[in-house]
Amino acid sequence: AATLKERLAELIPKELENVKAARAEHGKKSFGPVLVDQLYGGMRGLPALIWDGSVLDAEEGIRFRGKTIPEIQEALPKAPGGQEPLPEGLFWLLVTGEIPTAEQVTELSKDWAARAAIPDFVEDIIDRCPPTLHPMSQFSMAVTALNHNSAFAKAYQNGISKKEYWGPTFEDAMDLIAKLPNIAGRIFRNVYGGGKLPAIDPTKDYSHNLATLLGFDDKPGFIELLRLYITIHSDHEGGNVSAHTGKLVGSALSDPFLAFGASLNGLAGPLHGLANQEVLIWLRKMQSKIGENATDEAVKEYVWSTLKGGQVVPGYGHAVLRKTDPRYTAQREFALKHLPDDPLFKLVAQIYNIVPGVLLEAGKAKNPWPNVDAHSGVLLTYYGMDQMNFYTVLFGVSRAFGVASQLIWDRALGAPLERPKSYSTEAIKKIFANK
Ligand code: AMX
Repeated sequence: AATLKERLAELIPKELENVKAARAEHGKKSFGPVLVDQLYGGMRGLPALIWDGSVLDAEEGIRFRGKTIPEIQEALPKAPGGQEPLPEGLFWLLVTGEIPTAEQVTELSKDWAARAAIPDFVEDIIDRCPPTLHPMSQFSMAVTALNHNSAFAKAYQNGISKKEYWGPTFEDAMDLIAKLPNIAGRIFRNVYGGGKLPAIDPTKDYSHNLATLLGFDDKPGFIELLRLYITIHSDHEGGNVSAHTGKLVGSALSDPFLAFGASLNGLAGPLHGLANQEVLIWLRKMQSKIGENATDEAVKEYVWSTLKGGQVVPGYGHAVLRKTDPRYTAQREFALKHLPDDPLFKLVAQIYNIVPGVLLEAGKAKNPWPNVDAHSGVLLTYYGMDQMNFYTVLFGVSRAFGVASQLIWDRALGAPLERPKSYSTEAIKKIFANK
């Protein structure tokens, strides 16, 4: 069977033709008007990017290469005895658009284990960070520093032809993903204790190894959770902050480590990936204020007090989605299967019945429904990972899968430097003065 790189080499010429044909047929067609409000409004809804790994529908949620979350849960290979998809398979799907065989997935697990070691100086950088530095800052620094050994940066210095860019980009993308468990595990143990980092086991899958490095591999449920977690957090089309940042920085031919380091800094914001940490903090505050097993009325009042305090309800709302996030639903189903009686899960389920009504009544949020971050922290807490400010690191490990696969294709298809046009308010006033 072909390796991922061999399969890519076969697919690239076909995709170049496909893009050429699409541009020849549709290249001069208009996507409709651009409103001045969209320039001021965070470019919401503006068609602006090509992103092949996944497309987000406002009502239905995400599809990875055309497949919904339940469909990939069904179709992708599982670990022996496991029920959740292996993220290795999701990566293969994101890169090729094809469902891999079990054997191809095993080969990817082995390949990533073989690439997992990080340079000594990167270990030193992490070890020198004060434990008070947010894990996401440590994560981003370590990923950025991996640029030291970038195959793409080296090839570029040596004058590689543009047609060959994708090869070293692929190697960097694979190295990036492979090295994240060692980085995440090291940060976790430095910040929260837990002793010396164990070695990667080349016979185990990626999620199993990540669980081992974090010190949670004695819990089979946690390993399964990581497989699901990494799969569903990997990609959410191209316009979200982390994905778009990676693509933007990559368009300057910054290598995948520099590009993904930038993605992580965006993911670390509270309106984006940090929301999963914020949800848990918010839930804990609620519990300390109104107690456990609070009535619906008391919860409702607490939600209102958050809004009246000028804060957002973390884990709810979305820039694109207008229904419950299927990533939320997948995690809820995992909880119903593995921890139906967990008190914190019950609170999350109770909130699910209350917050949308309050947000609708408040009348501002365009989407009152929960997003991915409303649920993940509860599942991690159940298995003993209650270190909330580490949660976004796990989101980051997963998001590398989506960004890395798009970076490979951007270089394969010769994606240009991104450079949209900006205007000053003065310029806008002048341009539209008499229109
Ligand atoms: N709680 C309170 N108010 C909210 C809200 C929420 N959960 N979601 C949206 N609103 C408010 C906005 O703050 C905005 O208020 P403003 O007019 O005073 O500025 C108004 O409703 C309109 O916003 P919108 O068009 O519905 O949302 P958006 O596209 O501007 O922002 C998002 C989307 C996710 C940032 C927003 O819903 C939010 O802040 N949610 C809470 C944080 C969160 O869960 N983020 C994680 C998102 C998923 C992810 O990226 N991981």
